[in-house]
Amino acid sequence: MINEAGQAARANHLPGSAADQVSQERLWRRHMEMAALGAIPGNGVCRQAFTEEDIAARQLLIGWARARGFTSAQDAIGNLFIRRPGRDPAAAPVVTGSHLDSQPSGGRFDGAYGVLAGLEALEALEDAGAVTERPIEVVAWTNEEGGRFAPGAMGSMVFTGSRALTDCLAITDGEGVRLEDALAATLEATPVDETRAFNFPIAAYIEAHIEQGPRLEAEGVPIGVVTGIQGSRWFEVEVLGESAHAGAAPLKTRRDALQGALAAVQALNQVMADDNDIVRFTVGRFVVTPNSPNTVAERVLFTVDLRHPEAEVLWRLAEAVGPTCEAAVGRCDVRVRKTFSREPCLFDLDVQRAISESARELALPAIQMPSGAFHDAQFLNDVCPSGMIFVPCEKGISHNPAENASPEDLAAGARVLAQTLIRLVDGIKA
Ligand code: HGY
Ligand code: MN
Ligand code: MN
Repeated sequence: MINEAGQAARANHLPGSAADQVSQERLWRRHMEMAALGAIPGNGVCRQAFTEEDIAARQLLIGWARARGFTSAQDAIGNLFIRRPGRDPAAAPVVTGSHLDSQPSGGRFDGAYGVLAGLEALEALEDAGAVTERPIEVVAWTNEEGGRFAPGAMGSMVFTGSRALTDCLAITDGEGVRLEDALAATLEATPVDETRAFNFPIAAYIEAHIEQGPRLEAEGVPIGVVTGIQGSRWFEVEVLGESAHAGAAPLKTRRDALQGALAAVQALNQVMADDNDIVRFTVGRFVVTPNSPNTVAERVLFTVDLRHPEAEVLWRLAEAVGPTCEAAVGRCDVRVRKTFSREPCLFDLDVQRAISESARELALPAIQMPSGAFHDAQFLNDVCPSGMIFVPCEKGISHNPAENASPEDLAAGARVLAQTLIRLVDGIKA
């Protein structure tokens, strides 16, 4: 995936540094073991939040950590922390990580890479005999994807105080399971050494992630220094009509929720149209009730995922969602509920600098770039200096079983992460 310059650069990283101890083989092997939990055809995974597969992933991570003498902790929404001690146990830790939950038809690397690269960096620090003043922790944030229990980034939102845990407990999944019950079962099944409060002090946060876009691979560059994340809005649109007989009910008197929902989506397509292809407008879920071939639909629930890098444009487009749907649904009724809202964010310049210097020290080409996907780092950015490291993924494919990355690229990102952690843990004078 990376040209000769990148290949050569990767090979000559500095001996004796923590980066030098990163094991490409161990990192890849752990990805494959983790990918077996919820494996689906086509090399994908379905490991949604609070499922048996998610619980197994948590237990697997704790087992690896324990084998290395690291301790584990979790908070009341199940954010899971793996700790490598520093000289000063009272010092706020530097934290790295991502998420272990996946999309229902997801890939082996989205989220898992950030957690496993973090663990690999801790092992490399251990193997290098590095002694740090501060502890360093790896975190697996709960329910980043939001596919089963919407919205996403729930664990990092609750941890940082962006959302109250009590606002999440009554959320149900497609089978009517309450989050509160699924969470309780997960906490019960996760054998940790201690429990944690939300929003404990963190000195700095760094997240490694596959790019989930085509740029790094297309430009032949192994490392992305992420400058920030675009803003997001999620909506649930409920169109309400009246069920009727498909053969007997005249069209002119129908209140057909499916036709109403289609009209609303078409109208939204007009509003969101963008010749510059910067607006990201997605209807990913479309649930018809009663969903019978010979009954006019009485209800349609569809989701809107809207994103843009400019706060003002995002605000204007988001404000248009409700009125556009109301004007489009004809004789049906419509309810529009905003379920997620996050402004665009810029990452800390010192953290970006630490990543760039680490890549340079390892002779790995790096470019600065924004993130199209959202990540837990955007919420940690509210409470501590934060940043992200991107590595390439094949053809930029993600949220798809075909998501793929090379062992070499994953290891290069883990080496940059290890060096960046050393810079952050010594450089933070908080
Ligand atoms: O939706 C997102 O951007 C993230 O990948 N969950
Ligand atoms: Mn992710
Ligand atoms: Mn994702």
